[in-house]
Amino acid sequence: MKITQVEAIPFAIPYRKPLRFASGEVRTAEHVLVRVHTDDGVVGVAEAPPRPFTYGETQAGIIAVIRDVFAPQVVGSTLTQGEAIGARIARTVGNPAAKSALDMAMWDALGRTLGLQVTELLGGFTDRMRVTHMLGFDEPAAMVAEAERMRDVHGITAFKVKVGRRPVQLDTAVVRALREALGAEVELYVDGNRGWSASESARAMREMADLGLTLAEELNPADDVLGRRWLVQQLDVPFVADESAPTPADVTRSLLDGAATAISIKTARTGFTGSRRVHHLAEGLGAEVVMGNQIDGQLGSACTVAFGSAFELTSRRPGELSNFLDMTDDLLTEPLEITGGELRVRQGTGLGVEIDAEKLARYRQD
Ligand code: MUC
Ligand code: MG
Repeated sequence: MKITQVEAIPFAIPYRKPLRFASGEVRTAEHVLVRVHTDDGVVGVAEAPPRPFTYGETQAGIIAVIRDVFAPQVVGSTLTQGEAIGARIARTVGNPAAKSALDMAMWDALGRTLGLQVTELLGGFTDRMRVTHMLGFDEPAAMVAEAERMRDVHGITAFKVKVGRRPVQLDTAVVRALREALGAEVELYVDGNRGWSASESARAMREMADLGLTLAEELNPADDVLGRRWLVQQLDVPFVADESAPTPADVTRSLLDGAATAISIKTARTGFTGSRRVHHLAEGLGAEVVMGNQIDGQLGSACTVAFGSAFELTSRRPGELSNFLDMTDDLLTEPLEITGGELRVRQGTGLGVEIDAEKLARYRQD
């Protein structure tokens, strides 16, 4: 179980069409594949999606910090020393995607070594999650058509709609068109990626008051401290902290300060070890959670469903697990499949997925 090598491999896979939202856009999945090798010949894998517009990390930066800073702090330790390794790595501030991919690759290696699924090791509550699809900015008709395709092909009946454009009617018109086309039984919620002010957010939510939204996420910046608290207090749906609460301490502050009433857990940002801490905090404080999507590929989505299925609280709501469908290809030997609106945890040890060597050779950039 001794770690002998850590690899950080850049790869790039184009999207079918850009995914656009208030804080940025993604045209190509320029991610980093992390592989942790042990002296038993086991290899654990995970992927890091750089999100410069959210956390400041870049693909080159993730590779450099893993190769030059984290790998030397990890090699020589065993897979069961996660807390000791985590404490060493935590001395470097930031770098959430790099730290998380390393953490999850170690969990994958541990599961493979022990002959158990990661989801079993974490909690083993269930073996699947219902799926929410995230809809990026477009014209109302195009967003309706994408939602209908996701419903008809994959059985998905929950949608997170990106909002935060000006004027707010650009987005409220989309949400109204989705509700009219999809009917009352479909779940709809909105994510502003900090695009609106507090008053714009309040006005938009009033305009959508009859549309049965279930959540509102990061409509305005959490740094607008009083405006955010004013907004959260007047809404009658949970307000989700996502990019404003990337650490357990931020989660605690957000909930206690009234900056949010629910939490997005993203394994791409807090790995399995940190996500477990966030889960326990949310459970202890009585906050709802949603399993979020950092625009993950299939490997990242396999991590999200493994974690989300491990606990009752995280599997209660549908998880944001489907945006790998927007990519032209991926790295796994057997693609993930969403059927009947559900994604199942892969059978097999660790994460239960394998990297296709030919595909990696085609898409790797080093
Ligand atoms: C989301 O929930 O905000 C967009 C930016 C990011 O970091 O994650 C995505 C989705
Ligand atoms: Mg979000």
